[in-house]
Amino acid sequence: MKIHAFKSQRWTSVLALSLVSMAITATSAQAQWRGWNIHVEDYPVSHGMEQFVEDIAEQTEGRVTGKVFHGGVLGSQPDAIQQVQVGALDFAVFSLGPMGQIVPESNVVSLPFIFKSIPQMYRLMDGEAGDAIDAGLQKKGIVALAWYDAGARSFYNSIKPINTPADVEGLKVRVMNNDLFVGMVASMGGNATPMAFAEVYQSLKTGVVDGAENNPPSYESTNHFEVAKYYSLSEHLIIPECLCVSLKAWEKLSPEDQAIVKAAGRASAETQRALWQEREKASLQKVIDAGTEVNEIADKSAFQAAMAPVYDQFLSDNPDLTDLVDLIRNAD
Ligand code: BDP
Repeated sequence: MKIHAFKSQRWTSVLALSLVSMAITATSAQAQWRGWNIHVEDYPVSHGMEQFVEDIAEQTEGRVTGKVFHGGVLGSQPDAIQQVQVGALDFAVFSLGPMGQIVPESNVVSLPFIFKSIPQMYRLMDGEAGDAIDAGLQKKGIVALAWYDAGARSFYNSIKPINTPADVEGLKVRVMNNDLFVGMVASMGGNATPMAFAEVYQSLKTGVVDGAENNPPSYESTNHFEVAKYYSLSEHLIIPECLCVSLKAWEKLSPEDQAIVKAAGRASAETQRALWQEREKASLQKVIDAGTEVNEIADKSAFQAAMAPVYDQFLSDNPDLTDLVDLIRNAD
């Protein structure tokens, strides 16, 4: 009798629980979007993505909801790009760096020194250049809602400060997964190894690579500064990032919800860009306080000149992208 009473009580709570979860499912018309993020939770990209999911849930009254998985727990960037393409992931913030392997248009922003400054990058990405890249992404199943800032990337290593391209000669340098970056390092006589972001700390520590290149917030948030203390401000790459949605998820939305989601994406980019400016300064200060030797490179023209073969190769491989390259290269 007792056992029976216990059992029926248990069944009642199981029933109650399933009714609650059925109600939750019924009110959210579709499944929750899964979002990929490579960065730790306290990072400008992560805060932008969190604002985005809060806004879409509120503004669509729960028709579109999302959850962000931070810290790269859903896998490496090259894998995640493919998952967004097939709809196994619904949204993400990706650097356009590794996207170049799949979307040729996005490679244009991985050409060293192509943008003259961050404000110029914003103008071009929020205009014609960004639209051209978005069109390329859409052909591959990805929709760009907005462009996030990732500042400028500089070289760092455990051996010596870099002041001239000749200082890169013979260095083993980790790069993001893209042949263009291998060519970029080779043009200065270095040896580049494409490698997942998550593996870089250990590789620096054990000497598998001597150095890498990244913006100050990533150099700081990954603790790479602990194992590579020379940070040289070459600022050779300004690569924006996209807040991207899988075309599969996008096409399931009504035009009204698409407009809401897009506006929320843009608003999140405003927040992210503002946070980025603050974090860049804070990160540089933090690594300097921890013993990093940061050196300015006042005259970058020798680095720019060394990149000529990278442009020549790219334009001969992608003649159809000449106009897009020129659009950016010749902009004020
Ligand atoms: C960071 C980017 C991130 C890249 C990483 C890398 O924000 O998307 O995965 O660099 O170097 O700056 O792999």
